[in-house]
Amino acid sequence: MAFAILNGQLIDRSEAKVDIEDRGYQFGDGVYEVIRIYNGKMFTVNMHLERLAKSLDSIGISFPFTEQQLTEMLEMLIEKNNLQLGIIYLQVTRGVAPRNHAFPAEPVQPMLVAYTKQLERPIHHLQNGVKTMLVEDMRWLRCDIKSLNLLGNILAKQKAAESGCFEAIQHRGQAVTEGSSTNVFIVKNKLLITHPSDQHILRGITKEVILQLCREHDISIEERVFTLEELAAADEVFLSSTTSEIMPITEVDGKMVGNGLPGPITRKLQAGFVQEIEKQCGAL
Ligand code: PSZ
Repeated sequence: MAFAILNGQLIDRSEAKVDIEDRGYQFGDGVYEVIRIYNGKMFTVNMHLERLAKSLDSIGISFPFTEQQLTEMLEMLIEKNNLQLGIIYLQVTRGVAPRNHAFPAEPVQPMLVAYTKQLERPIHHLQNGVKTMLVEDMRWLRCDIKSLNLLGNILAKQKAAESGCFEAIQHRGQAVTEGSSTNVFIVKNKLLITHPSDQHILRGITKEVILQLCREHDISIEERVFTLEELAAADEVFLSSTTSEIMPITEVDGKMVGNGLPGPITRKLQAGFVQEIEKQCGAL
């Protein structure tokens, strides 16, 4: 039997149901996290829970449990579900209230839901790289909040899927922002460049780990806006996310990146990333 957490209670996953007036369901009024599990252990869990706290704070929901309580609950969920390799999906909505755009006048209990899913590492793609396409960024201007409202993201990803691409790289005019569910990096003359973590993108946890790896491995990095032109002229391009890790991009809009193979800096960062996983979660 698989378990889920519904408001702090461990219950049978098939019994985990939410009310039709849950504000997450009606308005997308909530936030979420996806945490990677390797060897039954959560990777960078503190960073995810800190980001969750920030997302909650920025939409005025009070954190329903302490970070410590939540960590213990998630550890119990992993153990109960006997999960070795996969993810935890975790979301908090403002709660259940009669439909009205403004927040409920009477305070309601935020609704916490968490469940697990088995998921392999995308080994083949990590080795060979993936194809991507360009899509105009149609999203709102608070992409730093990990909001349940994902219409812009899913419409972009659907375009990519229909074109046989792994990811859609979004841009606002000439400025490259991020993928539909990933951060994007370019390498030019050994310099790594990625969009600054402002309100136009999500501050990816994987991105944060990469920035740390760059400091440790003396890889120069610039967090600044880069253009479509710079993307097209890059020596290497890669994307990052909790489930995609550090994924080489070998094609953008039908045009080969560099010589069409994953580049040396991408490879170096991938190796460093695996070391970091093994440090936190044990040998892969
Ligand atoms: O399973 C999946 O497809 C996942 S798990 C996490 C994501 C996708 N995406 C997170 C994300 C995002 O939604 C956007 C818009 N930008 C960047 C990222 C990368 O964030 P981290 O590294 O925290 O997963």
